[in-house]
Amino acid sequence: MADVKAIETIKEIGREDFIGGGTFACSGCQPVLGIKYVFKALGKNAIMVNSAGCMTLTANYPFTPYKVNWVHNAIENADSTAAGILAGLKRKGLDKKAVIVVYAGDGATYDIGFQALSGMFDRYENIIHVCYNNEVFANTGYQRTAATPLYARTSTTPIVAGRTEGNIHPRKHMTKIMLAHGAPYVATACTAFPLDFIKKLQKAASINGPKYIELLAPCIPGWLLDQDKGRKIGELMVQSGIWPLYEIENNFFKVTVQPRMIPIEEALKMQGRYAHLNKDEIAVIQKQINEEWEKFNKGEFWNVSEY
Ligand SMILES: Cc1ncc(C[n+]2csc(CCOP(=O)(O)OP(=O)(O)O)c2C)c(N)n1
Ligand code: SF4
Repeated sequence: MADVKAIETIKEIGREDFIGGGTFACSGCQPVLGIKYVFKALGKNAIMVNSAGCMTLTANYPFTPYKVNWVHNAIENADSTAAGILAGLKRKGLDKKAVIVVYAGDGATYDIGFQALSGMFDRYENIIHVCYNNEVFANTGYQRTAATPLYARTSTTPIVAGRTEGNIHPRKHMTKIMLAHGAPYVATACTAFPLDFIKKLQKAASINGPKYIELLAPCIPGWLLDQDKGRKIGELMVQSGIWPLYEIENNFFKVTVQPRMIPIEEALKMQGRYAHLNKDEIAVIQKQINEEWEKFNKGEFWNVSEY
Protein backbone atom coordinates (compact mmCIF):
# COMPACT_ATOMS: atom_id res chain seq x y z
CA MET A 1 0.00 0.00 0.00
CA ALA A 2 1.08 3.56 -0.61
CA ASP A 3 2.37 5.60 2.30
CA VAL A 4 -0.95 6.46 4.02
CA LYS A 5 -0.91 7.98 7.53
CA ALA A 6 -3.58 6.27 9.66
CA ILE A 7 -6.34 8.61 10.90
CA GLU A 8 -8.32 7.52 13.99
CA THR A 9 -9.75 10.81 15.30
CA ILE A 10 -11.07 14.05 13.81
CA LYS A 11 -8.02 15.84 15.24
CA GLU A 12 -5.71 13.65 13.17
CA ILE A 13 -7.26 14.80 9.90
CA GLY A 14 -4.55 17.02 8.44
CA ARG A 15 -5.14 20.66 7.56
CA GLU A 16 -3.62 20.32 4.11
CA ASP A 17 -6.16 20.19 1.29
CA PHE A 18 -5.38 18.71 -2.10
CA ILE A 19 -8.38 20.37 -3.73
CA GLY A 20 -8.77 24.13 -3.44
CA GLY A 21 -11.99 26.17 -3.25
CA GLY A 22 -13.61 28.17 -6.02
CA THR A 23 -14.76 25.39 -8.32
CA PHE A 24 -17.79 25.66 -10.59
CA ALA A 25 -19.77 23.26 -8.39
CA CYS A 26 -22.78 24.63 -6.49
CA SER A 27 -22.29 26.26 -3.14
CA GLY A 28 -22.80 23.55 -0.50
CA CYS A 29 -22.17 20.67 -2.95
CA GLN A 30 -21.55 17.50 -0.91
CA PRO A 31 -19.92 15.43 -3.68
CA VAL A 32 -17.09 18.00 -3.85
CA LEU A 33 -16.65 17.64 -0.09
CA GLY A 34 -16.34 13.90 -0.69
CA ILE A 35 -13.34 14.53 -2.99
CA LYS A 36 -11.69 16.54 -0.24
CA TYR A 37 -12.09 13.64 2.18
CA VAL A 38 -10.77 11.08 -0.30
CA PHE A 39 -7.49 12.99 -0.59
CA LYS A 40 -7.37 13.66 3.17
CA ALA A 41 -7.60 9.89 3.70
CA LEU A 42 -5.31 8.69 0.93
CA GLY A 43 -2.82 11.55 0.62
CA LYS A 44 -0.99 13.04 -2.28
CA ASN A 45 -0.13 9.72 -3.90
CA ALA A 46 -3.78 9.01 -4.66
CA ILE A 47 -4.73 9.11 -8.32
CA MET A 48 -8.39 9.95 -8.89
CA VAL A 49 -10.22 8.99 -12.07
CA ASN A 50 -13.48 10.89 -12.35
CA SER A 51 -16.27 9.89 -14.69
CA ALA A 52 -18.17 12.65 -16.48
CA GLY A 53 -20.74 14.28 -14.25
CA CYS A 54 -20.93 17.29 -11.96
CA MET A 55 -17.40 16.74 -10.67
CA THR A 56 -16.13 17.42 -14.18
CA LEU A 57 -16.92 21.04 -13.36
CA THR A 58 -14.23 21.12 -10.69
CA ALA A 59 -11.48 21.50 -13.29
CA ASN A 60 -12.00 23.53 -16.44
CA TYR A 61 -8.90 23.85 -18.62
CA PRO A 62 -6.65 25.80 -18.10
CA PHE A 63 -7.84 26.06 -14.48
CA THR A 64 -7.66 23.31 -11.88
CA PRO A 65 -8.26 23.24 -8.11
CA TYR A 66 -6.21 20.03 -7.78
CA LYS A 67 -2.71 19.84 -6.33
CA VAL A 68 -2.62 16.09 -7.03
CA ASN A 69 -3.41 13.65 -9.82
CA TRP A 70 -6.97 13.89 -11.10
CA VAL A 71 -8.02 12.44 -14.44
CA HIS A 72 -11.25 13.31 -16.17
CA ASN A 73 -12.85 10.38 -18.02
CA ALA A 74 -15.91 9.55 -20.09
CA ILE A 75 -18.89 8.46 -18.01
CA GLU A 76 -18.95 4.85 -19.22
CA ASN A 77 -15.41 3.57 -18.62
CA ALA A 78 -13.63 5.24 -15.69
CA ASP A 79 -12.84 1.82 -14.16
CA SER A 80 -11.17 0.70 -17.40
CA THR A 81 -9.02 3.83 -17.48
CA ALA A 82 -8.10 3.25 -13.84
CA ALA A 83 -7.07 -0.32 -14.70
CA GLY A 84 -4.91 1.04 -17.53
CA ILE A 85 -3.21 3.49 -15.15
CA LEU A 86 -2.56 0.61 -12.73
CA ALA A 87 -1.06 -1.52 -15.51
CA GLY A 88 1.24 1.36 -16.51
CA LEU A 89 2.37 1.87 -12.92
CA LYS A 90 3.02 -1.88 -12.54
CA ARG A 91 5.18 -1.82 -15.65
CA LYS A 92 7.27 0.96 -14.08
CA GLY A 93 7.34 -0.74 -10.65
CA LEU A 94 5.42 2.17 -9.09
CA ASP A 95 2.05 0.55 -8.35
CA LYS A 96 2.77 0.05 -4.62
CA LYS A 97 3.38 3.78 -4.20
CA ALA A 98 -0.04 4.95 -5.43
CA VAL A 99 -3.70 4.36 -4.54
CA ILE A 100 -6.03 4.47 -7.52
CA VAL A 101 -9.55 5.68 -6.84
CA VAL A 102 -12.43 5.93 -9.27
CA TYR A 103 -14.81 8.70 -8.16
CA ALA A 104 -18.04 8.21 -10.07
CA GLY A 105 -21.61 9.40 -9.65
CA ASP A 106 -24.53 7.03 -9.18
CA GLY A 107 -25.52 7.51 -12.82
CA ALA A 108 -22.03 6.46 -13.87
CA THR A 109 -21.87 3.62 -11.33
CA TYR A 110 -25.33 2.04 -11.31
CA ASP A 111 -26.21 2.72 -14.93
CA ILE A 112 -23.93 4.01 -17.68
CA GLY A 113 -20.53 2.83 -16.39
CA PHE A 114 -21.65 -0.44 -14.81
CA GLN A 115 -20.04 -2.69 -17.45
CA ALA A 116 -16.56 -1.25 -16.89
CA LEU A 117 -17.06 -1.42 -13.11
CA SER A 118 -18.13 -5.06 -13.30
CA GLY A 119 -15.15 -5.90 -15.53
CA MET A 120 -12.71 -4.22 -13.16
CA PHE A 121 -14.07 -6.29 -10.24
CA ASP A 122 -14.05 -9.45 -12.31
CA ARG A 123 -10.34 -8.96 -13.09
CA TYR A 124 -9.73 -8.32 -9.38
CA GLU A 125 -7.85 -5.06 -9.96
CA ASN A 126 -6.34 -3.30 -6.97
CA ILE A 127 -8.59 -0.21 -7.24
CA ILE A 128 -11.11 1.56 -4.98
CA HIS A 129 -14.39 2.56 -6.63
CA VAL A 130 -16.16 5.34 -4.72
CA CYS A 131 -19.69 5.99 -5.90
CA TYR A 132 -20.67 9.49 -4.81
CA ASN A 133 -24.38 8.94 -4.67
CA ASN A 134 -26.51 12.06 -5.06
CA GLU A 135 -29.38 9.85 -6.24
CA VAL A 136 -29.80 11.57 -9.64
CA PHE A 137 -28.03 12.33 -12.93
CA ALA A 138 -27.34 15.83 -11.56
CA ASN A 139 -25.16 17.26 -14.30
CA THR A 140 -27.73 16.79 -17.05
CA GLY A 141 -30.75 18.04 -15.13
CA TYR A 142 -31.58 15.72 -12.18
CA GLN A 143 -32.98 12.73 -14.03
CA ARG A 144 -33.79 9.46 -12.20
CA THR A 145 -31.00 6.88 -11.90
CA ALA A 146 -31.21 3.31 -10.58
CA ALA A 147 -30.11 4.83 -7.24
CA THR A 148 -33.07 7.21 -6.91
CA PRO A 149 -35.07 6.30 -3.80
CA LEU A 150 -38.76 5.52 -3.55
CA TYR A 151 -41.15 8.44 -4.17
CA ALA A 152 -38.41 11.01 -4.84
CA ARG A 153 -39.28 13.63 -7.39
CA THR A 154 -36.79 13.93 -10.25
CA SER A 155 -37.08 15.59 -13.66
CA THR A 156 -38.04 12.23 -15.21
CA THR A 157 -40.31 11.18 -12.32
CA PRO A 158 -42.16 14.50 -11.96
CA ILE A 159 -45.24 15.35 -9.94
CA VAL A 160 -47.92 15.95 -12.55
CA ALA A 161 -51.67 15.35 -12.81
CA GLY A 162 -52.38 11.62 -12.71
CA ARG A 163 -48.98 10.80 -11.24
CA THR A 164 -48.34 12.05 -7.76
CA GLU A 165 -45.80 9.77 -6.13
CA GLY A 166 -42.52 10.55 -7.97
CA ASN A 167 -40.17 7.58 -8.46
CA ILE A 168 -41.90 4.24 -8.03
CA HIS A 169 -39.01 1.90 -8.88
CA PRO A 170 -37.00 0.29 -6.07
CA ARG A 171 -33.29 0.99 -6.03
CA LYS A 172 -30.68 -1.42 -7.31
CA HIS A 173 -28.95 -2.95 -4.30
CA MET A 174 -25.42 -2.08 -5.41
CA THR A 175 -23.52 -3.25 -2.35
CA LYS A 176 -25.00 -6.74 -2.75
CA ILE A 177 -24.18 -6.67 -6.47
CA MET A 178 -20.55 -5.75 -5.81
CA LEU A 179 -20.24 -8.40 -3.07
CA ALA A 180 -21.56 -10.94 -5.54
CA HIS A 181 -18.48 -10.10 -7.66
CA GLY A 182 -16.32 -11.46 -4.82
CA ALA A 183 -15.22 -8.05 -3.52
CA PRO A 184 -13.07 -8.31 -0.37
CA TYR A 185 -14.37 -4.97 0.94
CA VAL A 186 -17.66 -3.12 0.45
CA ALA A 187 -18.93 -0.22 2.57
CA THR A 188 -21.39 2.65 2.73
CA ALA A 189 -20.55 6.16 3.92
CA CYS A 190 -21.96 9.68 4.05
CA THR A 191 -20.31 13.10 3.69
CA ALA A 192 -21.85 14.11 7.05
CA PHE A 193 -19.71 11.44 8.78
CA PRO A 194 -16.18 12.24 7.56
CA LEU A 195 -14.23 10.14 10.05
CA ASP A 196 -16.28 7.04 9.25
CA PHE A 197 -15.66 7.63 5.50
CA ILE A 198 -11.94 8.33 5.94
CA LYS A 199 -11.40 5.18 8.03
CA LYS A 200 -13.20 3.10 5.40
CA LEU A 201 -11.07 4.59 2.62
CA GLN A 202 -7.91 3.82 4.55
CA LYS A 203 -9.03 0.27 5.27
CA ALA A 204 -9.90 -0.19 1.60
CA ALA A 205 -6.44 1.05 0.61
CA SER A 206 -4.85 -1.58 2.84
CA ILE A 207 -6.71 -4.48 1.18
CA ASN A 208 -5.62 -5.99 -2.13
CA GLY A 209 -8.25 -6.28 -4.87
CA PRO A 210 -11.31 -4.29 -5.96
CA LYS A 211 -13.09 -2.30 -3.24
CA TYR A 212 -16.44 -0.52 -3.39
CA ILE A 213 -17.55 2.39 -1.19
CA GLU A 214 -20.93 4.02 -1.65
CA LEU A 215 -20.94 7.62 -0.37
CA LEU A 216 -24.27 9.36 0.17
CA ALA A 217 -23.58 12.93 -0.99
CA PRO A 218 -26.60 15.28 -0.97
CA CYS A 219 -27.12 17.52 -4.01
CA ILE A 220 -28.45 21.04 -3.36
CA PRO A 221 -30.60 21.67 -6.47
CA GLY A 222 -31.29 17.98 -7.18
CA TRP A 223 -32.81 17.42 -3.73
CA LEU A 224 -34.29 20.94 -3.64
CA LEU A 225 -32.35 21.88 -0.49
CA ASP A 226 -31.28 25.15 1.07
CA GLN A 227 -27.60 25.47 0.18
CA ASP A 228 -26.44 25.35 3.81
CA LYS A 229 -28.35 22.12 4.55
CA GLY A 230 -26.28 19.51 2.69
CA ARG A 231 -24.43 18.27 5.77
CA LYS A 232 -27.50 18.40 8.02
CA ILE A 233 -29.56 16.36 5.57
CA GLY A 234 -26.82 13.74 5.37
CA GLU A 235 -26.85 13.48 9.16
CA LEU A 236 -30.65 13.08 9.26
CA MET A 237 -30.60 10.46 6.49
CA VAL A 238 -28.17 8.38 8.55
CA GLN A 239 -29.82 8.98 11.93
CA SER A 240 -33.27 8.07 10.55
CA GLY A 241 -31.87 4.75 9.32
CA ILE A 242 -32.73 5.30 5.66
CA TRP A 243 -29.01 5.43 4.83
CA PRO A 244 -27.27 2.71 6.89
CA LEU A 245 -23.54 3.00 7.48
CA TYR A 246 -21.86 -0.40 7.40
CA GLU A 247 -18.94 -2.34 6.00
CA ILE A 248 -18.46 -5.91 4.85
CA GLU A 249 -14.92 -7.17 5.02
CA ASN A 250 -14.29 -10.69 3.80
CA ASN A 251 -18.02 -11.45 4.21
CA PHE A 252 -18.14 -10.12 7.80
CA PHE A 253 -20.96 -7.54 8.14
CA LYS A 254 -20.62 -4.68 10.65
CA VAL A 255 -22.77 -1.60 11.29
CA THR A 256 -20.32 1.29 11.85
CA VAL A 257 -22.82 3.95 13.04
CA GLN A 258 -25.92 2.81 14.94
CA PRO A 259 -28.71 5.24 13.96
CA ARG A 260 -30.87 7.00 16.54
CA MET A 261 -33.92 6.04 14.41
CA ILE A 262 -35.43 9.53 14.34
CA PRO A 263 -38.71 9.60 12.37
CA ILE A 264 -37.99 9.65 8.64
CA GLU A 265 -40.40 12.55 8.29
CA GLU A 266 -37.75 14.76 9.99
CA ALA A 267 -35.33 14.05 7.14
CA LEU A 268 -37.86 14.16 4.31
CA LYS A 269 -39.53 17.44 5.21
CA MET A 270 -36.32 19.43 4.59
CA GLN A 271 -36.06 18.11 1.01
CA GLY A 272 -38.21 19.68 -1.70
CA ARG A 273 -37.99 16.45 -3.72
CA TYR A 274 -40.33 14.88 -1.13
CA ALA A 275 -42.63 17.91 -0.60
CA HIS A 276 -45.50 16.13 -2.41
CA LEU A 277 -45.65 13.14 -0.03
CA ASN A 278 -48.75 12.50 2.07
CA LYS A 279 -48.84 10.72 5.46
CA ASP A 280 -49.55 7.32 3.90
CA GLU A 281 -46.52 7.50 1.62
CA ILE A 282 -44.27 8.61 4.47
CA ALA A 283 -45.63 5.67 6.51
CA VAL A 284 -44.67 3.25 3.71
CA ILE A 285 -41.07 4.53 3.79
CA GLN A 286 -40.97 4.41 7.62
CA LYS A 287 -42.26 0.82 7.65
CA GLN A 288 -39.62 -0.21 5.16
CA ILE A 289 -36.83 1.36 7.24
CA ASN A 290 -38.08 -0.33 10.43
CA GLU A 291 -38.20 -3.73 8.72
CA GLU A 292 -34.71 -3.26 7.27
CA TRP A 293 -33.22 -2.40 10.63
CA GLU A 294 -34.77 -5.41 12.32
CA LYS A 295 -32.68 -7.45 9.90
CA PHE A 296 -29.55 -5.27 10.04
CA ASN A 297 -29.56 -5.51 13.83
CA LYS A 298 -29.58 -9.29 13.59
CA GLY A 299 -26.68 -9.14 11.11
CA GLU A 300 -28.93 -10.42 8.33
CA PHE A 301 -27.51 -8.21 5.57
CA TRP A 302 -28.45 -10.54 2.72
CA ASN A 303 -32.12 -10.60 3.79
CA VAL A 304 -32.50 -6.82 3.58
CA SER A 305 -34.43 -6.18 0.40
CA GLU A 306 -33.63 -2.52 -0.09
CA TYR A 307 -31.90 0.29 1.69
C1 LIG B 1 -22.55 7.67 -22.79
C2 LIG B 1 -23.01 8.97 -22.22
N1 LIG B 1 -24.32 9.13 -21.94
C3 LIG B 1 -24.75 10.29 -21.41
C4 LIG B 1 -23.88 11.31 -21.19
C5 LIG B 1 -24.38 12.62 -20.65
N2 LIG B 1 -24.02 12.84 -19.28
C6 LIG B 1 -22.96 13.59 -18.92
S1 LIG B 1 -22.83 13.81 -17.26
C7 LIG B 1 -24.25 12.90 -17.02
C8 LIG B 1 -24.81 12.73 -15.64
C9 LIG B 1 -23.94 11.87 -14.76
O1 LIG B 1 -24.66 11.51 -13.60
P1 LIG B 1 -23.91 10.93 -12.36
O2 LIG B 1 -22.94 9.91 -12.76
O3 LIG B 1 -24.93 10.54 -11.38
O4 LIG B 1 -23.06 12.17 -11.82
P2 LIG B 1 -23.60 13.61 -11.37
O5 LIG B 1 -23.93 14.37 -12.61
O6 LIG B 1 -24.78 13.38 -10.50
O7 LIG B 1 -22.45 14.22 -10.65
C10 LIG B 1 -24.77 12.41 -18.22
C11 LIG B 1 -26.00 11.59 -18.34
C12 LIG B 1 -22.51 11.12 -21.51
N3 LIG B 1 -21.59 12.07 -21.28
N4 LIG B 1 -22.10 9.95 -22.02
S1 SF4 C 1 -25.93 19.95 -9.05
FE1 SF4 C 1 -25.59 18.82 -7.13
S2 SF4 C 1 -23.83 17.44 -7.48
FE2 SF4 C 1 -23.92 18.99 -9.12
S3 SF4 C 1 -22.51 20.61 -8.44
FE3 SF4 C 1 -24.58 21.18 -7.77
S4 SF4 C 1 -24.79 20.32 -5.68
FE4 SF4 C 1 -23.01 19.37 -6.65
